[in-house]
Amino acid sequence: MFKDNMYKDNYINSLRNDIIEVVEEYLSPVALNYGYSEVPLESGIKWKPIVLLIGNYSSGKSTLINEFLGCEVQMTGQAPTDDSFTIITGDSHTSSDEETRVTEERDGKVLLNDPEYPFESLKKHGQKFASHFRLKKVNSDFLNNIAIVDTPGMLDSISERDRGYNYQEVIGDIAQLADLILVLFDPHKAGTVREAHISLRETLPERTFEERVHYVLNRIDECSSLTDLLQVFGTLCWNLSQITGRKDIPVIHLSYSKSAVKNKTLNDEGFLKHLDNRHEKLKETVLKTPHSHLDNLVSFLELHSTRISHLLETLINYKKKMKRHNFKTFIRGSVLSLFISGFAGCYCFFGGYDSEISALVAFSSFSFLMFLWTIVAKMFSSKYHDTILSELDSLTILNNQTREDSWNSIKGIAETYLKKTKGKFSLKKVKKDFSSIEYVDMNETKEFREGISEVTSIHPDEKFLQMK
Ligand SMILES: Nc1nc2c(ncn2[C@@H]2O[C@H](COP(=O)(O)OP(=O)(O)OP(=O)(O)O)[C@@H](O)[C@H]2O)c(=O)[nH]1
Ligand SMILES: [Mg+2]
Repeated sequence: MFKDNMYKDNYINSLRNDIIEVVEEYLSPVALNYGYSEVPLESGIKWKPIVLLIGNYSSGKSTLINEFLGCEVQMTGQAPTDDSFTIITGDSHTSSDEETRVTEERDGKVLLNDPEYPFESLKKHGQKFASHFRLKKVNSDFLNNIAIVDTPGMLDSISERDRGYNYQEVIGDIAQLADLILVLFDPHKAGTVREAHISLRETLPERTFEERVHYVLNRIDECSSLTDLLQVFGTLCWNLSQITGRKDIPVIHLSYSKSAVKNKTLNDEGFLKHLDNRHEKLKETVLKTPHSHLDNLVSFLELHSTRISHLLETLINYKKKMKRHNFKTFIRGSVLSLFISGFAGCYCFFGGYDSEISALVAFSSFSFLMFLWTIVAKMFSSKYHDTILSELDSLTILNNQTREDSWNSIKGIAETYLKKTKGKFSLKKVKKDFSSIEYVDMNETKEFREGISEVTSIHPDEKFLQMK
């Protein structure tokens, strides 16, 4: 059995390393070259699975984390308490037999520059963000295979300028790295907070997958009765359907933190007794994150290879359009020059000059006109380049929602690349890159998916899925 688990462990790890290797070898160089990403893509997936907690201020994010860990790692309080992004991870050097505590802290500047961590891409958010970013190591078994990110509570009254960095962008960047996202609400502000609206309507749909986002209505012990809770729940559902535009309501876990209410008398113990507190379920979900991590890695590979091929396809279409346009301009110029120089030659010939001189006049006027035409053609070409930039949608086919989503995420990148290069790049190279990325998209991802299903179907043993 032990041998079996060893084998399975190795298999999982080698599959994981293979995926990272493909990203490193095929995707990253292309992504960096065309401005698809500013940092190597694999830097975001090399680390352990990440669980992101977001939600209204005082919805109980930090309390929930403390409860998971059985230790006061994060500060809690009724007012907006914590305006930092805190990565909380395990400490392999300190025994979990000792009392659970924070064993090491690192500040943002160190964290953002340490290649051991996947946060290099967050450097662009500036100094102010760096001072609101930190890491805590805790000697807890709970954190052996995962890291949890606690975030500043979402507010109504604050603007990006007040925060000093782009809050939604930071949430989006971390969401992109996360394997699980818990969105917490509380009965006092059930889906009504402005920043939460923006995150759920714009940030998360662009940066993560629907199935990774889990909704939690926390602090339900504060509802005065079951009727009160039903009203709060109804309000939250209505708000969520307005925000997400979905007709089906996602699963909303009802929960409350026993440690937070233990010193207070519950308003109506009766109604809580009939409800299943989902704290334990949430804990299980968080602990199972490494299980979905491999799947998420393949989704990462699929998503980025599809989007990068879409980007390259757009650049190829640009080149083709430009080529067609330049060819037409050349033909027009040649015909016109031929006509004028022919006319000039004939004029000379019938005007009494001998045939040699007339031919020379025709030839030199043709050459001169063609020379003039190349200058005019350059102007036409740069005008056409601007026209294409103003109608970028004409470079792609958007026949389904996936293509539209992909286009929305790469349109800006295509525009920047075309502006930067002024359209002067090698079509041959783009085609070569396109075929190698398409190969990953068509073949490698399929093989990895098969590899994962093989592992899970043959050995449905939980232990082996744990990441090293
Ligand atoms: N009654 C009750 N109080 C809770 C519960 N969870 C948290 N609290 C209390 O609510 C307050 C806010 O909790 P925090 O954990 O600080 O909330 P937070 O979401 O981290 O808040 P910010 O960091 O400010 O965004 C604290 O006083 C907690 O004791 C709960 O389930 N029930
Ligand atoms: Mg907090």
